Amino acid sequence: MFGLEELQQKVLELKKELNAIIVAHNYQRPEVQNIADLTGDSLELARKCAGNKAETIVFCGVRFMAETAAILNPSSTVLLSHADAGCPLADMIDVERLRQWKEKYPEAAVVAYVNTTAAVKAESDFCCTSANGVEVVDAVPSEEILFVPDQNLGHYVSTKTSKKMILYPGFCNTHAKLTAEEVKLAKQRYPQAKVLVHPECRPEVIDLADAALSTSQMLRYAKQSNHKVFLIGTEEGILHSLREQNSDKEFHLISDGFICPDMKKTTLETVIETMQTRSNVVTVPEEIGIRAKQAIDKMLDIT
Ligand code: CIZ
Repeated sequence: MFGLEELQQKVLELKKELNAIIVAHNYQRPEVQNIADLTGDSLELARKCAGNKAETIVFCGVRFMAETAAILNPSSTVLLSHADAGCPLADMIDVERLRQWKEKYPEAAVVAYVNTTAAVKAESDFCCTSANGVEVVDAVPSEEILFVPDQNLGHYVSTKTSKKMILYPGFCNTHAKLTAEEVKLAKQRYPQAKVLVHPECRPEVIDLADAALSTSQMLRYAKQSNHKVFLIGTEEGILHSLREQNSDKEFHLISDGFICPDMKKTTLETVIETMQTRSNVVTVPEEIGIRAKQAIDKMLDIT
């Protein structure tokens, strides 16, 4: 058994050895975020890697995020911090199911949330994130949108656009658990708090919030706000950066169980093992990568 300092030291040594950059999603454990060169949301991380000369990107997050990093950084080797860190939401749709839906709605443009496999992105017209869903849908040159796979994010976008939205019935197990009752109870406890929830939450939860924001937007909102107390409706990992960047403010999770089991599979030990064995290499077949990148690039052009 090694202590925290020894584990951190080992990560630093391996980073040098591999000429690696370590990036960690906002939902990662605090000690993993602390050893990362960059923290952020999945797209932010994948894009920031692009300016870096690192031979290896160690992606502390879940598989679809590492795939996006591999697509945007084809000259780097991307290692995922835990072999089994997946995303049940991304797994709710595959290419076959998407093709069936496309046949049902031939006039619709497909907008795929970033929480999808590279193969599903490759079958889609546009990609979007929770930060830019409304902007992307409004800019798509089609009045009918097939939005996959998160129905809650899709519903939230549908309340902000005049486009006709067809929602695929996927959802995030972690965010969909949060109930309106829990939000009401938390608001009674902290009546002065601003309520920030993720757009993957259910519509009735979003209705009770002051804002529905992606993790990167929550960080910006909290920093710029004059408010001192916040209730947070997203995965608990975000509290680490919120508290670090705003030592004069209070942040409370709306519900204690707000934990994504896949994000929590990564530990300092799994990061070290991944780097030592150069394992969990994430690759995207070239033909899929090219088409998935087109959907990502179209989003980037809009935003
Ligand atoms: O794009 C991401 O990183 C996700 C899935 C959520 C967020 O809001 O950061």
